[in-house]
Amino acid sequence: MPNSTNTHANSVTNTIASSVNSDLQETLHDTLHENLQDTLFDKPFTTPLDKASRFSFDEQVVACFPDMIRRSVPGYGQVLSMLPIIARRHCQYRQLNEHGQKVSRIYDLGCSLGGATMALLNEQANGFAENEVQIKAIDISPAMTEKATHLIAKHYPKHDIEVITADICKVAIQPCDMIVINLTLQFLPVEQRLALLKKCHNALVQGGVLILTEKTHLNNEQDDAWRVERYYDFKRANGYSELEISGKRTALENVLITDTLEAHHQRLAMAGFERSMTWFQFLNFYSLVAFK
Ligand code: GEK
Repeated sequence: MPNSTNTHANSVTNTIASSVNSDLQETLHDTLHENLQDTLFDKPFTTPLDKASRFSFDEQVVACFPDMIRRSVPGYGQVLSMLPIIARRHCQYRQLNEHGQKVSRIYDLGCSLGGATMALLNEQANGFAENEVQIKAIDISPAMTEKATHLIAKHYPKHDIEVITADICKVAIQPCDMIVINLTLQFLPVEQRLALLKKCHNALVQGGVLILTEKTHLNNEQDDAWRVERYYDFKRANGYSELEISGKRTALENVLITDTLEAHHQRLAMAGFERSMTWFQFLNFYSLVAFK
């Protein structure tokens, strides 16, 4: 039996999570005409070229991205809703903005439409006010950053947010308090992952944290098969057809390359993080926190 304190804590967390989720979904879904339903893989591949076409973050994906990520990433809203809560414990207001004011600096690497960035600013979850934080949101896809710029300017016009179109492996990272890599390391070439994490470790201030959320696999084939099947059940329950599930799987082959949870912790240690911890799991998706 949970004790009353825990029950209270759980209900508070649930309330925060659900209010943040609905607000976040509103923000991300924005106006209906801008947010289409994900029907990218609802037609059979008809030509050999079709079959070979890889998943890419182009205008088509951007148009239905909020719907796609909500229906295909278990726990997406929960992870985002915890970001400001975690950030509040690690932000130290030691960086100077261009007006010489002390702020905390946060990076959102692989920001897509700015979901993590906007979650960090969400008033209902004690998100950051305009004068408290500077966020650098970076994505390699111009279609993503164009829409992220529009959404952030619309919802948080006074905050100091810079949306940058760049490869996160090549961009310089300034000293900062927190770095969020939400569902993005998995899209980088495996051999570039360690160098990025080392760069993050170097940039973080002492006491800063890296939040790393990833889809993963298990080395045990039987366990992995069970978890993958339940993940497809999760997608079925969210309205995806067999054709859409298999179409997306084919498109992501060799594009989204998962690691095991252990490999992530080992890589974080090799990058210089003394301590890392798994703070969230939902099926094959994990979120880790690495401490400097
Ligand atoms: C969210 N974090 O909503 N440099 C920069 N961006 C990249 C690179 C790269 N080398 N490679 C891929 N991307 C977001 C969700 S989505 C996850 C992240 C998903 C970008 C790519 O353009 C895409 O926008 C993002 O990584 C991955 O919290 O679609 O499953």
